[in-house]
Amino acid sequence: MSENVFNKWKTGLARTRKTTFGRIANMLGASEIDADTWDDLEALFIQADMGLETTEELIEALKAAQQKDGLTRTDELRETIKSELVARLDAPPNLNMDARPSVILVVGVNGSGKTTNLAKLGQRFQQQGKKIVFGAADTFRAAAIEQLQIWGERLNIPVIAGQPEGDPGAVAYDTVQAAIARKADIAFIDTAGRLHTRFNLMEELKKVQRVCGKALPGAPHAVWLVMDATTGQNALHQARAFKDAVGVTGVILAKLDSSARGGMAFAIQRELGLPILFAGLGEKAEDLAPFAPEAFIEGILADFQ
Ligand SMILES: Nc1nc2c(ncn2[C@@H]2O[C@H](COP(=O)(O)OP(=O)(O)O)[C@@H](O)[C@H]2O)c(=O)[nH]1
Ligand SMILES: [Mg+2]
Repeated sequence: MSENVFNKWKTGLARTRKTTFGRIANMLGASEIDADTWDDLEALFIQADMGLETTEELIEALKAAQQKDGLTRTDELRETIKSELVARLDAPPNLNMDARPSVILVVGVNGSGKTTNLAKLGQRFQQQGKKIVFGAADTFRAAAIEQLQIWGERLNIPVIAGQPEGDPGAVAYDTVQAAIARKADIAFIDTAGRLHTRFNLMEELKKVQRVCGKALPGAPHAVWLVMDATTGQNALHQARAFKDAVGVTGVILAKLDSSARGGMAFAIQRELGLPILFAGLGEKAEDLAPFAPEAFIEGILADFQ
């Protein structure tokens, strides 16, 4: 990883570091490890949105390591905390983009960062030599279609759109057809994040998913959920609904740079069981980075030694 990308992670995780994880170092001094040590660590991990299960598992692992290695002073826990955190984050799996076109549905609640990150993804894969098509299947708001069209013009990526309030399934179908006709490598399809009810939204997304399969057997090849890193536990509840409805295959963790809740990354992987593929580290098109566990850990714990 380049110095530049590494620094982007470090800067992007500054809030999470300052608000929570960075405080671990201050808690660990030359004092004896006692019940308070565990309570304080537990409170901090929960506050950092690591999730209850992950926190408990982590505390148990730390206690076990303390016993095994005969640690007595709190500062002796530092390396163990670091290695136990590292052990709880996975690198993203290799993306399978063999299908041509590969159809990728981008889902998530309103405002989570779908359209912005879809544009970032388009730019990223375009720079790798892929031919991209965007589908504007968030027909619920006219502004959403325009927003994607503006990105499309800026990046020189064709945008397949329908009428505002139109049928998102029809847009998805047209997008897949257009991707086939243009011999595109990847079609990214933007979807609505809000309808009159959550039930309607999930039913609509299922329909969009089915329609993609009609236009091209096997499509969509992936469903990526954009999660807003500033919303913490709430985002985890919402994610479960998307996972149940449309079988999410990976997460894009947006807005890490404006979040103090980066600890969510652990809960996403351990409690939702979803891989984090990319993280949003800013609003610009180039501020999308493949998820990098080592850089993430360095980012939340910098100055920890
Ligand atoms: N700081 C920051 N802002 C982001 C990021 N991703 C999206 N945003 C902002 O979040 C807001 C909502 O994004 P948008 O893509 O419209 O969300 P959508 O409703 O899910 O399509 C916009 O102002 C984006 O610029 C990110 O990674 N970092
Ligand atoms: Mg949008």
